[in-house]
Amino acid sequence: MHRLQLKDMESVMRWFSVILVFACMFGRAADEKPLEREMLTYYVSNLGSDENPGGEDMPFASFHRAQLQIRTLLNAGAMPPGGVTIVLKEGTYALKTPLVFTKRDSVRDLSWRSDGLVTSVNWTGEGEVKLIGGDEIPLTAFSAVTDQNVLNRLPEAARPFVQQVDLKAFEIKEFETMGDVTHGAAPFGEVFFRGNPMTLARWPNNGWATTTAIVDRGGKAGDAEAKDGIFEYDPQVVPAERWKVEEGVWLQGFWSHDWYDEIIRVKAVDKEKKAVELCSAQSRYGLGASQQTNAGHRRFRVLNCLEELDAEGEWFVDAKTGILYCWLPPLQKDELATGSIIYSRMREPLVQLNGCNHVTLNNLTIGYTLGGGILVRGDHNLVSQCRVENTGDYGIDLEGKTNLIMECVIRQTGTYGISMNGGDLKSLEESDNRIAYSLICETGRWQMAYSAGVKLQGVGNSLKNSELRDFPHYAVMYSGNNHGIAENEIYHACLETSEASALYTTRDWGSWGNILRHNYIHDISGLNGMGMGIYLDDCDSGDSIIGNVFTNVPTAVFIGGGRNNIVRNNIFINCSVALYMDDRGRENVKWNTDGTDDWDLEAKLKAVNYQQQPWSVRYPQLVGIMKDRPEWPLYNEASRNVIAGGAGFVMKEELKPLLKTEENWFTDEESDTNNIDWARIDLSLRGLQIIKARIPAFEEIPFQKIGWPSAKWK
Ligand SMILES: [Ca+2]
Ligand SMILES: [Ca+2]
Repeated sequence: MHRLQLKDMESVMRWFSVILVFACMFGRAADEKPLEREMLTYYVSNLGSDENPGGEDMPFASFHRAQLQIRTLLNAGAMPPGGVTIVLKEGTYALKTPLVFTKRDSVRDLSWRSDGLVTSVNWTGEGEVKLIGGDEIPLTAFSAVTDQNVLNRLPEAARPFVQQVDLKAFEIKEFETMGDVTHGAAPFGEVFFRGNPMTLARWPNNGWATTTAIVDRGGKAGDAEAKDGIFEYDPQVVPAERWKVEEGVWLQGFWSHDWYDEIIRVKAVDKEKKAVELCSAQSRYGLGASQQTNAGHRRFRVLNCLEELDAEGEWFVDAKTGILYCWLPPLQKDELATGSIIYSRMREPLVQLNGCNHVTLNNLTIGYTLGGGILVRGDHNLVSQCRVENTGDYGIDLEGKTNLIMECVIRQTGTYGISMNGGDLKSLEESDNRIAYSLICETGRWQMAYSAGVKLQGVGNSLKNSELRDFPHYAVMYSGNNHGIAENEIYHACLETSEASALYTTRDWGSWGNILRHNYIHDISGLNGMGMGIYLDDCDSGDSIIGNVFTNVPTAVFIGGGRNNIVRNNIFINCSVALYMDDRGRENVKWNTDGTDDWDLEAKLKAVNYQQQPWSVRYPQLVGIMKDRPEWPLYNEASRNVIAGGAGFVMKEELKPLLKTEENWFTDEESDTNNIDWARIDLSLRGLQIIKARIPAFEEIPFQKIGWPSAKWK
């Protein structure tokens, strides 16, 4: 216990040091420079020159010139103890190559100074600084469409509004189309306007169409024989006959499961049979569900189709000619003269901290790019007050230790928001990477399934005091051990998927020590109202769900056959089921599959030497699992919870004796509590008093700390 406290203290102090640097950089007035003798500052400006010395009046023009300057200092051992700040002057910087920091950009001597400061290299924006992986195309470059063939393909109502620009005139040479099957990042450049992505020409303009019937499921990737699938459509609804299949038409859909989407090319439209043949031979699951359920109705929409460019905000690029067709919204005063769109182009991660340490990125907007936003491979780096948005791939992908993402906004990514990995499973060495005080939202624009807001892997990462909202699938996916997920507000997940949850982890008996505490998880309806709050899938074990508030979540916590999970001190308001537990392990559990699938539960334990130190000391209850009915959901606990409404704890009768339940308060069982306004009970001490009258050991939930600073507890 003492060791743990000491360790926590050291950890806090370490972070405090980083934050001190941060505070020194931004907390002082311009004319007050206490660290002047110790900290060097250089400037970069679009109006500068690389011949300049880099001072405020004579700034550099390029990042690469500034980087060279820092490397020279580092090589000469001339780095001042307070580090170096590179101030990026206000403006948009269209990067032609990624901004890459390596070991050569790192401070090598990581000695901690007595005053708590650490030498670091700080790249910071002054005013609004945008680093983009695309090209700005001025609105003045657009003109009316005159090509009669194109006009004929456009819907009549759209013809007066659609304008065109030749992207080749802006040195954009490569125009790719999608392959037969796409599941992942943006396959080609996208158009951004007024800070948001525009819509690739599609039908229907909102929501989805559905197949009428699956005629032929076709094959899937890995099959011995390649076979395409066929579905029937309703010609009264689906305008398939106006698509120019020979020009390339793609359908994005949930072809087999409501938790897996793919974009598949149309091979042919059979107008007689009212059937669409897809190039689906290499799809993940084929068309239609493998069981008969759902086989007739799969969701899909048409993408990248000029015939469907019929609404304001839509665009299409003809890959053969390089001409962009675009229906811009009405322009504001002066916008024609000064405005522009951005066409994304860079495939590599735009900013890369690749093998470097002690680099800070601050107050930058990074994105408008085809690939990922920021790649981090290193230790002790800080990304603060940055916006990472409008990427074709991820927002931030981080591996290393003691890195911090703080006060950032991550939004409108093509795949996931932030992936954070570090630590060592065998030794249980913790990475101590952190995400704090951030907003992560609207991920999965291209790949909807598995494009979580945050993914935590490895050992000892944390996600705290952040707001996560609006995800097509999961808000948070995690695997590994000893992660902390605390004081976050998480809502509107699973918007396009079913059998899904806001927080998700799966298939590991050994993934212990993850603590989900004091989160406010609400309004997770999911497709068809089947959403879940926290899903411990397929025998996942060892997690603690403590002091959370769940509101309007169909199934708040789901223990899918796992063990040693603790559900304590939570409040469940208007959840159809507060806790569901099953015993799927008795039928499905597989612990010796020799890597033929990703179950292999015993193999995962053996891989980390779970019967030896440090595992045997840290998780002694795990040591004898194989002799202790491993297929059963044993040692789970649900105690001291408040359940206001709904069916409470639901499971098979024979499982009830296995779940330890103590001091839970089911408010519906008392008629005099019906007048309590549960939606607002958090706002006053009264709520705590009412609960403590029934559950004396109930501990206060710090509502005021939940979410990021701008978010208010409602
Ligand atoms: Ca449309
Ligand atoms: Ca676990």
